[in-house]
Amino acid sequence: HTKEVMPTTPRSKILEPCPETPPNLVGPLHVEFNSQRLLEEVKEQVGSPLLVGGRYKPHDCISQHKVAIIIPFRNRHEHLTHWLHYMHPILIRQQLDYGVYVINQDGEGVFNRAKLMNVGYIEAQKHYDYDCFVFSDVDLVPLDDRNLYRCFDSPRHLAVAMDKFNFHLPYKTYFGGVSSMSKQQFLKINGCPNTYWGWGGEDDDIYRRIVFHGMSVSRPDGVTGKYKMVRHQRDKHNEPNPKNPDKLKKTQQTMDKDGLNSLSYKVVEVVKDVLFTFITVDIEAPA
Ligand code: UDH
Ligand code: NGS
Repeated sequence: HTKEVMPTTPRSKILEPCPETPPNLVGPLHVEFNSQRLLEEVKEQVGSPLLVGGRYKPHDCISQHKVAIIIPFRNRHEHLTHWLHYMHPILIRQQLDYGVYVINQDGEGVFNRAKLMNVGYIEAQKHYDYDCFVFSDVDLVPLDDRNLYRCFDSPRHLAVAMDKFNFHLPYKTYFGGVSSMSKQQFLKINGCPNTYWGWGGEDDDIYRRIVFHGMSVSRPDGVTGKYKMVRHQRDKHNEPNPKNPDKLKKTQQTMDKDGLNSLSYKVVEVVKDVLFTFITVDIEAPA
């Protein structure tokens, strides 16, 4: 009688969840910002695994982490190119299901980092069902890929050992640079404050919101949490605001009315590049 031939390679394999610890991490990384990098070159070098908008998901397992990376931004294109050059390969090795959202403040008004973070949280969710949000300054690159850009049981501070602080925390409650929060954690604190215009204090306010809502902050160890910052001068329209430190005394009274529930802005433009989604927003900044 005739013998049936079974296909040996199934057409579609059922994917398993990715392992808790990504298997291809390399540990310490060499990072330098002296090389001139062009966006077009970075696109060619690291862009091929990506879907338009700076999106990626692993092909061989189901990622357990749907992460939106939110970058508050204005006029730092050179830093962004360095960031993309280093970060995409790291995020891919971390087996994240992720997207990169650059939230570009429109106009020349006073900068507002925390309000841009709120905008990023809202806007990213219009693109995908993210459950985790990593907020990163554009000028910070980790020196170890075991520093995972995902969410944890508590809000997480990732940039614990920056070169500019001699690879230490500047103070115990520092929450600046790079942090992550799950959707649930971010909603619990009503997001970030919208009212910290100019430089200083907004990261401390976020820290206080976390603590006042009964949560604590998790961190990687000081070796895994090393970072290199692109050196730069103070930006225009982001001077230290002397009103900001005083506002911190009132965080507990203001946090549940200043945040996601009072956020107002207008999207000016959304551009999907290979390496990122660039969202220009009018955040009603004072002159
Ligand atoms: N940012 C911009 N554009 C701006 C201002 C801020 O993109 O005009 C974003 C960017 O992601 C940056 C982050 O906001 O990484 C934090 O702002 P910052 O870099 O100004 O804050 P930092 O504390 O520097 O790093 C303050 C000025 C230090 C001057 C040191 C002079 N030697
Ligand atoms: C604190 C600021 C933080 C800032 C930190 C590090 O004083 O926003 O310094 O600044 N808090 C206030 O101003 C209330 S740095 O050394 O990076 O310039 O992140």
